[in-house]
Amino acid sequence: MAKVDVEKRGEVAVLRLSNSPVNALAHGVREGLQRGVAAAVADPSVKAIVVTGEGRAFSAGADITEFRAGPKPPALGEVIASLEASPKPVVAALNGLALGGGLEVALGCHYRVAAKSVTQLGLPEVKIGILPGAGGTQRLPRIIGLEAALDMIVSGNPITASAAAKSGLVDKIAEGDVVEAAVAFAQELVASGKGARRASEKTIDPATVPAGLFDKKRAALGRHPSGPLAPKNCIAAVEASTDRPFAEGLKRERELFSELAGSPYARALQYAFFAERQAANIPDIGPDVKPREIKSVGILGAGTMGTGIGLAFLNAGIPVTIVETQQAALDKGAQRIRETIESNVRRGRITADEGEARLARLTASLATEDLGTADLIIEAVFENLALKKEIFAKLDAVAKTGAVLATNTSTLDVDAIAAATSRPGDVVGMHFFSPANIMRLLEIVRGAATAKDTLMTAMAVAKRIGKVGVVSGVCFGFIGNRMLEAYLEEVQAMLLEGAAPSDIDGAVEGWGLAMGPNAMMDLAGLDVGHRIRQEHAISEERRRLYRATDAIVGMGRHGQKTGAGYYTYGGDRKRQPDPDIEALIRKEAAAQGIVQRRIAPEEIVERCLLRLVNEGAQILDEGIALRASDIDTIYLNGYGFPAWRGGPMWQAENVTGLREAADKIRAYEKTYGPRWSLAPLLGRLAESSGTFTGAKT
Ligand code: T1G
Ligand code: NAD
Repeated sequence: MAKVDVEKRGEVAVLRLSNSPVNALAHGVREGLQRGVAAAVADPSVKAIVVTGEGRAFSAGADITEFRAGPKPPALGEVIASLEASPKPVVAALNGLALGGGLEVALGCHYRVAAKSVTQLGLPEVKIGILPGAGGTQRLPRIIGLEAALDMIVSGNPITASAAAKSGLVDKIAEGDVVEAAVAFAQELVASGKGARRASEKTIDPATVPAGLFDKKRAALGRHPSGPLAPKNCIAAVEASTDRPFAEGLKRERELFSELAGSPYARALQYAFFAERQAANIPDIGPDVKPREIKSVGILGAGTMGTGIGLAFLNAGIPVTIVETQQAALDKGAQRIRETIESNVRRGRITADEGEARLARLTASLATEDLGTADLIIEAVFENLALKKEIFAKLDAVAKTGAVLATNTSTLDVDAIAAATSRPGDVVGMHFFSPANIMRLLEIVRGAATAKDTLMTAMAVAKRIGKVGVVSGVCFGFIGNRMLEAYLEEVQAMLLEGAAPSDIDGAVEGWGLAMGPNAMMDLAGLDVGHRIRQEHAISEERRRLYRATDAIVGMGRHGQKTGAGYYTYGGDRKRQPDPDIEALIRKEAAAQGIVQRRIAPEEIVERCLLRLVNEGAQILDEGIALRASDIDTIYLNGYGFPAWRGGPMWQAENVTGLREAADKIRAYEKTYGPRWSLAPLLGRLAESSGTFTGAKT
């Protein structure tokens, strides 16, 4: 239950926010806080007030689940105003996360004491498409200065207690019990006759505002991960702290907040926040299924993926043994890991000691037998089914009982790989994305025989190494790559119809994706896709559509790794459109009797999106994905889809509308034929005005 507990320690009233797990400022907490402050102020035996939180958080801010319905009074701003107005000193005892409205409560307190190691202070509202709406944009600049406040509010990134102490945001760092330290601090204030210290009473002298500060900040925004709106309003709100009285600044903050609160971008970002957390819930697996303990990891193959995966585990403090066939490949892989860690030390991301510790946890070997003690073994060798089956048969003989055996295959049949062992229940797909030490997504492929605790072990490992684990069933390319195939097929069609690679990439990137499809294929390697098309049965139409690209591969142009693909790449790795490639595509189009035309950016984006959605709906209908929001979480964390667009499924349901989307797909089917045949689920939902979330698969 959301509430505030009150206790007295001598002359100090301690108000403890209590709303597990992160003390979100739900109605009960706001009301409890307001009542607690009023009672403490009215109680003559109370000389000071301390506010703290229950458990691991001070407070993670406003209760996001209340946004849809709209928060009931008292509003958070009012509660904070009553806190700040207290004639008795109020001290925040920051016992952990103080984020968003949680930090704003602390800013309303007159002083702040923070627990050294566990406290994080931040205003992440921009990450969910809004801005600090309870005085944060007005009080923070008054306490730590304009530029530091702008950085915190526009980035949304938290700072540590020690950094906060340096900036003046925190008055004291507590080594021991933070509440005790805050009570002692409050008693010292009372004894020294020091009273309230209100941020709202501080003013910012406009003469001290660096010339052009806000314009420079606006100009430097670029492609902000929260989209075009929220960061701009954040800057405008902080700007209002410099050119009007506090109360007027608060009013301006509210106006700018309201502009954002209902925006589709904010709704998309909040959907993405909960979608990511929802992905962790596997309907048929209860809390009684415990993940296996993973203390050590083995990796087979020290290529692009093996080394990235190795780094992800080393960075998380887990010992890694990496195995290769050849000494040269092993040395190259180990060198790549060493260089990455050393560059992180050079860039100050980690200390030299931490760098050494991570390298000390790495063992390089040429013997698969050395994986005999590993709790988890991840195979990342060439994408060839026969080779992977041979390796899993060997692992079956080498690995200890109870070890989890995972494959990093990006397309192959996990059930066939598992069948090569006598323990298919221990086999699972763990599909990382390149670069595996950076990309947050981990597609976890549940085979027909995968045991529930094997699956939960993979999910727990994902969280432990800072990845977002999303479950997929077994099919060609699982969820992400299967949808990608449909999207890239449509790209091939538009290339032949007259859109240059730069037209398509420009349109899609202009709409928000981190990288256009042609540039992405050049990065991944055109030969990788070519080999997959050679090894797998694909439709005659898909083979026709890829003729131009296969010709480019035939010229030895495999993308960035060969200096040329759809684009040419100079030393700076910047892509340059290549008229020869555009001419090659035109020639192929002519050979296929395709009359080229200009394709408008809107049509390019629409066709890309609808191919993703249509394939996504089919995947949902087949039960390969557990829910539409999982598909969106995959595209946001693995394919550079902007979170402020929610994801392909959310876009179709909340922006285009499923009926409209179905009608458009039917229209494209008339023009282009069966590759556009409407997914039955989409047809049903359009018919019944249903939703993906309400859909019964
Ligand atoms: N409201 C409601 N539920 C929340 C929540 C919040 N603010 N924060 C977390 N939860 C739930 C979450 O959904 C999950 O639920 C559980 O708590 C544990 O979270 C006026 C208006 C705090 C860093 O943006 O970034 O204040 O899945 O799994 O990985 O200016 O949660 O278990 O059912 O994420 O350790 C601003 C959002 C709000 C912070 C913890 N605050 N939260 O991460 O655990 S807007 C935020 C987080 C605001 C004011 C405005 C993270 C976390 P379930 P978790 P975690
Ligand atoms: P890669 O060619 O860079 O590396 C493969 C490595 O496996 C090579 O170093 C090779 O020497 C080694 N190897 C081959 N047989 C071996 C054996 N029997 N024992 C030990 N090592 C052996 O390939 P990659 O890009 O790292 O891909 C590896 C796997 O990951 C493939 O299944 C691929 O589909 C998948 N994958 C790749 C990407 C990507 O973007 N490259 C992304 C996700 C998944």
